[in-house]
Amino acid sequence: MEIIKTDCGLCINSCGIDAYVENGRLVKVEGTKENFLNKGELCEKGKYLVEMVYSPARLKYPMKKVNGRFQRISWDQAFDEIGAKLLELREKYGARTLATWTGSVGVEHFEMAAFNQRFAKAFGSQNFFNPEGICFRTRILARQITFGRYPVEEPRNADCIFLWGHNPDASYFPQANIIREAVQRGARLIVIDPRRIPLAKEGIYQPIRPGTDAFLALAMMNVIIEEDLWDKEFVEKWTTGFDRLVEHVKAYTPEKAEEVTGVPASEVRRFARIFANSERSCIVEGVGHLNQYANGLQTERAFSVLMAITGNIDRPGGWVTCPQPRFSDLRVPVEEKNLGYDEYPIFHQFGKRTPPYGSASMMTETIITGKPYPIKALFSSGSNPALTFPDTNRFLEALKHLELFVSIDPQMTETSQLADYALPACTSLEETGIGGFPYAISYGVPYILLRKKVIEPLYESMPIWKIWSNLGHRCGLGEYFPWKTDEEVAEHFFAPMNLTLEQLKEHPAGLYFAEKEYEIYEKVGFATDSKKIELYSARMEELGHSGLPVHVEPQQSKVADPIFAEQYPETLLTGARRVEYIGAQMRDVPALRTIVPEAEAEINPVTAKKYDIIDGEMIGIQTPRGRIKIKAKVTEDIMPGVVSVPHGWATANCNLLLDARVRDEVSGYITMRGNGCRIVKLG
Ligand SMILES: Nc1nc2c(c(=O)[nH]1)N[C@H]1C(S)=C(S)[C@@H](COP(=O)(O)OP(=O)(O)OC[C@H]3O[C@@H](n4cnc5c(=O)[nH]c(N)nc54)[C@H](O)[C@@H]3O)O[C@H]1N2
Ligand SMILES: Nc1nc2c(c(=O)[nH]1)N[C@H]1C(S)=C(S)[C@@H](COP(=O)(O)OP(=O)(O)OC[C@H]3O[C@@H](n4cnc5c(=O)[nH]c(N)nc54)[C@H](O)[C@@H]3O)O[C@H]1N2
Ligand code: SF4
Ligand SMILES: [Mo]
Repeated sequence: MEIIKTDCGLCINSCGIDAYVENGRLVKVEGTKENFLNKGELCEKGKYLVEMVYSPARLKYPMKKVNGRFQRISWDQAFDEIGAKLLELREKYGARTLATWTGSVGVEHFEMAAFNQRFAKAFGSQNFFNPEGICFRTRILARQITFGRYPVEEPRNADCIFLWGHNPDASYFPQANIIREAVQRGARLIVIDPRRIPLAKEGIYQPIRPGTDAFLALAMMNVIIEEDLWDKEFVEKWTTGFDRLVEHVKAYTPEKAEEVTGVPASEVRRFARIFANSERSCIVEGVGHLNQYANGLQTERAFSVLMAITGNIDRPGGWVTCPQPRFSDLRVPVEEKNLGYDEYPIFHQFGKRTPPYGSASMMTETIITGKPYPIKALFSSGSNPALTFPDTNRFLEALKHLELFVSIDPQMTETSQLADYALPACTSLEETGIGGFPYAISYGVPYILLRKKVIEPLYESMPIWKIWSNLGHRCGLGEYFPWKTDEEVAEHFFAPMNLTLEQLKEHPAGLYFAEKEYEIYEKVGFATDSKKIELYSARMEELGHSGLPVHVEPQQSKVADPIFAEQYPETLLTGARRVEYIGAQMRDVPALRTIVPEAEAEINPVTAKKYDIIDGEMIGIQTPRGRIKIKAKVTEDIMPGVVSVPHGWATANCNLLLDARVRDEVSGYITMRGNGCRIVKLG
């Protein structure tokens, strides 16, 4: 039996795994004990990688839809036909007619995102879309606006942790371990969440009205300034805009905060004092969760400013700067504006360089309207947008306008079923590549490893880079795709880090590639225009939005739209994670299905009583966009008036309820939470 150390590519945590291989077959997976992050542990779904790899739902061969039914074809036929179709479409509509989309696996899987972009851009199209346009880029951007770089939370060294809109027991278990260890050391923990999550037991739990977190943060700043608790030396030396902030937060009183957020004024004061008086305070927030609200970007700005005025930047236990891995950039420059450039200037124009991805909300919109130009070819890889893209109806409508839709995935997903061609990608255990690159960005630890091929690609599945390379050769773009093997590709990516594959192989469980330093501003300042932390951002104001963080109501709340809220009085949250599943994946693993057999909508007993509903009953959830049928889970662990529905279930697809036109006006993100809904008693 051979044991190969690599990483679990199922989610962004990239936990180290020991893969046991016998006669070319993966037989068992354990957590790598020496990996700094998971230390031998795996989450519930990571334990079932063998089942994932050998799932009966694997797509074995390239498939083509003929008269509504899939037929097996050869790879050669697939590449020839898709290549020819792309050239025909480019001739007819121009290069911009091509768009590529990668999902969350394109975040975990560096090569996937890189090759999707390389192909699109070599073809002449700027149109690359990924979860940066719906998920986590806002939190990074808001910190870049404030600090000129992206400092990462470091709860392992904190003595006060505000766990704010994040349930790491479900989504990031290594972070949950770090927080529990900090609490055991004596750190204070405050959990702010409309749902009473498991970590709420370990500290003070404070429910909050969904989408009002920026207000709470601003009211805490009000108290901190009023009571003179801010870090004077740090603020004076390293920030700009404090005077404006002082004036600005006067309106955000604890009493007003109580009205808006539901957090009692006395608690707002207490939280402000705890936060400011602790030596090392750290906001640990969700990855994307609070960004997917009407006020996503400004909420992030409020957190950044709160961390800054209390001097918790670049100091141990606060938000700290970590060296990031540097990989070869495969992008080919295209002189073209991103879709969303004019509509969401902060998202696209703030930085010195235009980001390489467009606004995801504009992708479906452009396909449907044909404006500003027709997009007729769409490739989806490492994603299942038919279930996961917010506003399924709009996504399905977009598909009708395409002349070519290709899905690249190891499985025959709900999305692949809708494609003209479904192409079998191999899983991350079947190819060599970059492993653990999100460690630095998610955990602030400069650690990396080589992802190793554990078994040969199953059936006719192929690594994603090879699929794009083959298509590139068919489209006359061969010069952009010179690589012949996984290892050549990996070597190319690692080159700027001066790491060879041999060196990486000598450290199979991973290695530290740099050293983290604190207080680096003492050496290099901050990378903003003013070289200081921008509490007030003049550039944001120039680009049309408030330069100081503000509160914006969710568009469909009782406050923002009382008429709408009369018909849809409950607040809908979608996509709270469960550890057993990731996105729409792993529903085909029987052991996990035994633990969580179906989707459940969490509602409080008060809400249940209002609609005469009992625990376990099937209910309808209705919005103007659609209705789903789902089992009710009546629980005290959620606020009254809030309905929480998971995402990724074909049987109860919450994205049928969302409206892609309801967005954060600053970032362009489609709102996935804080929308209005009503419960329907069935039968
Ligand atoms: N097991 C598993 N892990 C995953 C994923 C998965 O699908 N499954 N998905 C991955 C992906 S793509 C992402 S982006 C991340 C997401 O990770 P996160 O964004 O951190 O999501 P959660 O861990 O579900 O925690 C979000 C918490 O925010 C709370 N919340 C909702 N609305 C509000 C609000 O208005 N205010 C406050 N204060 N809290 C609120 C929810 O109740 C929930 O408990 O997880 C990644 N990890
Ligand atoms: N309503 C609502 N909708 C949401 C969310 C929400 O909270 N609420 N969350 C949103 C967020 S934050 C995100 S990031 C998205 C995630 O949305 P998706 O990325 O679409 O989520 P998954 O269902 O995990 O899809 C990943 C796909 O990649 C495939 N895959 C796995 N490994 C590989 C590989 O090695 N190669 C290739 N080519 N494919 C592979 C899997 O089979 C799976 O089909 O969902 C978004 N949708
Ligand atoms: S948290 Fe679970 S799914 Fe994610 S990398 Fe770790 S073991 Fe894999
Ligand atoms: Mo995400």
